[in-house]
Parts: sequence; C-alpha cells; structure tokens
Amino acid sequence: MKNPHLQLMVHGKNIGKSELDFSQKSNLGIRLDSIQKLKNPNYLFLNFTIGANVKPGKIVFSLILGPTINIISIPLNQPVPGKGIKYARGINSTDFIYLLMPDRFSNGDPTNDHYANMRDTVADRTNPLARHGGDLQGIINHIDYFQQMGVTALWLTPVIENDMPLEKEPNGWLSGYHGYWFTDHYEIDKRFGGKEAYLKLVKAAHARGLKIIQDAVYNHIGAAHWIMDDPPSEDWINRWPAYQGTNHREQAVFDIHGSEKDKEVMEAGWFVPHLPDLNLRNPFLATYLIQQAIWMTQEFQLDGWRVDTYKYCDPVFMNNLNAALEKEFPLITAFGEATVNTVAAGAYFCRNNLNVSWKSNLTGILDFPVCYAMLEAMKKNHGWTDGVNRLYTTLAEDMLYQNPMNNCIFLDNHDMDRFYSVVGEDWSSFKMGIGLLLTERGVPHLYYGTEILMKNFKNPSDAMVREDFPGGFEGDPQNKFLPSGRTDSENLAFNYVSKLANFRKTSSAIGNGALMQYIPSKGVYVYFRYDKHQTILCALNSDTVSANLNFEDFSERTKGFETATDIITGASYPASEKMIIPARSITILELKKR
Ligand SMILES: [Ca+2]
Ligand SMILES: [Ca+2]
Repeated sequence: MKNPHLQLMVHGKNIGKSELDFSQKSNLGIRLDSIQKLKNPNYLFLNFTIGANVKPGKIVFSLILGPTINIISIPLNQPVPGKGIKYARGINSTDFIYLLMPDRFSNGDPTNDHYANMRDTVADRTNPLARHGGDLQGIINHIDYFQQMGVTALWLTPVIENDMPLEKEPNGWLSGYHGYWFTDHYEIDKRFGGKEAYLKLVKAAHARGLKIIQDAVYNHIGAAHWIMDDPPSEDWINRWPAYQGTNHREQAVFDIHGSEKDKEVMEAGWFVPHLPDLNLRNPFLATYLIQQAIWMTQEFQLDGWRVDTYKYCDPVFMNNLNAALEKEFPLITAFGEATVNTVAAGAYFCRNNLNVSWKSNLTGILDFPVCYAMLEAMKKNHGWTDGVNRLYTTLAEDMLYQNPMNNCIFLDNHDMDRFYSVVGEDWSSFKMGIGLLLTERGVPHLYYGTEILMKNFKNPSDAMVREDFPGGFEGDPQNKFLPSGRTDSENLAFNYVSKLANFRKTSSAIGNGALMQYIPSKGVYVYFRYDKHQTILCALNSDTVSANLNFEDFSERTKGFETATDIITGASYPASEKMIIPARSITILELKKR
C-alpha cells in the first residue's frame, strides 16, 4: 500500500495492562513504532510500519497478562494486483447507476432471512417496516435485467452489518432493513449473505461490466454497535448533557455570519436518538474508519463510494478520508449526500470554485438542486424563474463546481416520494423526466422500480417508497423482471428507459461531452450535448401547446448538420426545416451530416 502505516486496535478485558512480545521471526520487515494506551484498560493501540519488501504472511505478537498469554495473528495479504487502478475504477458521467435496497429487491436465498442469534429475528413481508429477506444473491440473479436496462453501475444501500433490534415505537416499527445503522464496520450483514455473497456479487457484476458503489455512513452508528458497550474513550461519540438533535441546517457550516453554536449543533448534534453521532475529530476513530474504507475498497474491489449524511460530518475528517482513498486508488470517486436547496450550498461540500477558507476535496455530490429543478420542470408552469426556467437557472450556476459532470443527478431516491407519483402518474411527464435524467450533465441514477412505474408517497412512512420489487420474492403473483410479467404501460416505461440508457452507453456526447443550454422560450427548453464526434439536441416542451423548433435559432450548434434523427423512434428529419415539438414532451435528436 502507498500508506505503510497500520494501526491495530486490540480489544479485550484488561488487554491494555498486558505486556507485548513482538519478537516473532515472521514479523521481518514490520516495525512496531509505538504502543498507545488509553484510560480504558480494555484497549491497546499498536502502530506499525509495513516495510516495502514485506512478504505476505502474518503479523504475530503475544500479549502477556499474568498467567495468560494471548497469541494474536493478523493476516497480511498480497495486495490485489493492478496497483489500485485496474479495479476501483471510479464512477463518471458515462455511467448509469441503479440504486437499490438489497432487503427489498429480491430474495435469492431464503435460508439467510433471519438468524436466532441476531437482535432482530423477524423477516416479515406483511410488515412494511420489518425486514423482508432480500439479499445479495437476489441481486446476482438479476444481472441480465440490469444489462437489458442499460445500467452500468449498482449502488446498494449499505451492506454492513446492522444487528439492531426490531422495536415498536409510537409511530410504528423500527428496523435496520435499509442498512444505515452499522453495528460492526468489518462485517457484511449475514442476512444479505455475508462477505462471501458480497465477493460473489462484485465478481459477477464486474464480469458483466457492471461497477459496484458502496454506501458509507461516517456520521453515526447504530446504538447497538459493539463499540457502544465499551467505548475506547467517551469522546468517540459526540455527547451532550441532554439529548441534542442536529439542526439539519447546512448553512450553519458555511455561513460567514453564522454562530459557532449553530455549527456545533449541526455537526455534533445527533441525527435521531438511536444513532449515536461519531466524534470524527478523535484521531483513533478517524484512523479506524479510514483504514476500514481502504480495506473495503481493496477487499471487495469497489468502484466508488456514496457517502450518507455528508453535511453532518466533520469536514476535516472527510477530506482526510477522501485523500487517503485517492492515494491508494487514484481513480476512485465518491459522491456525498448533501441535501441542499442551492447550488452554492452543494458546491461547498465538493470540489468547488468558491472563495472560501475551507475547501472540500470530494469528487461530487448527489445533486439535489438539479433534482428539484428537473421535477419542477415537469410539474410547474413556466415563469421567469419557475418551471423549466428553474432547471435552466440552476444549471447556469455550474460555474461554482470544479467539475459539475461529477455530480450525480436523479429524479427520486429511497428518502423521497417516488417520481411517478410526484408527476401525478402522468406518462408524458414520466418520459420528460427520464429524457432529462439520461441526457443532462452529470452521472444519472435511477431508483429501483421507477422503470416499471412503481409509485407512492412517503405516507405514512419511508417504507411506502421502499416496497418489494414484484417478482423478486418467492410466491409473487407477477414477475416484473420479465416483459411477460409487466403490463403494457410498464413495458412502455421499461423500454423507454432501456432505449435511452443503451443509446447513452454508446454516446460520447452525452457520456463525456459538453452541455450548451439556451434560455427557455415559452416553456420550451433546448439544450445540446456535444463533442467533436457527436451532437445531440434535446428539446423539452413543458407547455400545454405544441411548439415549433427552428434549427436556425440554434445555429451555433446546428450549423452544418443536414438531418436530425430521433433516437427513440429512429425517424429522420431535415435539419433545414422547422420541427414540431408536441406539448408536454421531450424530443432527443442526433444531428448528422448525412
Ligand atoms: Ca434472504
Ligand atoms: Ca455529526
């Protein structure tokens, strides 16, 4: 590894009082730099330097405590070949991401649905808030489906162990089916199939050209995390005299007029009472998490990261983590979940062109401002800054990002009302949304089920937008993975997504080209994606009357082209004439010189 340092945290009753013997011959080339002890006698931190010529093998040492001798042996594996570049390839704007929740997608192995020795022993599909039994084998079983759809990367909600109890709360049940409540950072949840199934999934996905994005949470842990039973020191957790929730106001982090108090509450206040907030300024904890991220990336040959609750994390820690990953894996990317309403706020949390005292080094963000703007383009009448003009004005502020192409764009996710419901189950709006998603700048992600018109609002709870994929579970009356199991309109939706996504896969202009957008006129928004090989014209008519598209109005980009081919229908039009863009539609054309 490029970083030769390794910190081992040893945990055991009074282990901090033991004597260390590190004289074993197998440790040749491994230097023990220091031993650190804390007030809590149950921990010992050992700092090693792994010499450049050390052979794969083991780090072996003994801890002698009275009459007891503990011999500890830590495997030191050969690094994965490829110098951190042949794998960990990163996610970029040529990719099309499919976001899914393993518990809700497909149950490929009913033998792992529940374990008697875990806190939550329930797998019950009749309870929307309980675990349902979906797993990694279920995902492996549907790689064909992703490929048909034109997906190039899978983002799974977290796969780390969530050994949290199923609890009855006044507002319903609480269970860790979604994966965001870690209880052991070094375990893959065995109800998903454990490490073996995860390795199998990565291997199967890579063999078919699909990348894997892991979902990380650094802001908090589940209250049942093993560290909570015996914290190395009290300050691993942000503690308050009485419960203090975060204020959720990202402004408090960057506001030049803001107070330290508000900032402290934002970053160190808890997300909810059952998720202890991690003190990422503690150097031992920071090293623990950074080493875990490096280990995961290599062990499972991950391609990219998505980071949950990014804006609530200590920014210095996040920069150190991003830099440490990039040092080992130069192509790796991460996009942070920063739920913000403005471009300036989004830019603050990733690589930006802002003149600010602290600069983030994050590759990109989940682009909420563009998401909200795309939804408004379909839902709201156009006004000076409303409707489709909001999308135009939002993208016009891309100057604040170092590279807006690194941002991830989307129509909904597991924390939002489902897109098809948001647009009133309107087929025209659906096509406009998918058309925008797959042609606008950035890395698009689709939330599972959108392609088969899954719907719902988050009422009464998030579980309503996290329903099981029909056909993913034994005994499902329909199998919507197959055309025969889908209704006509579901097939139309799937085929529309698939057609555009597969076109996008081969389109250099959409994958890597520039964006040029024109000021919308009467609700018609025309933009181009282009590079020296290809020019794509997109015309979104958000109005309720049809409009004329005159190619000459956009001569900066249309000059020299003779035909325009609709990439959905295949029909060609002369680029010398006007074209009709029907009301409430998007037309996507490839311009050609005959
Ligand atoms: Ca299962
Ligand atoms: Ca926090």
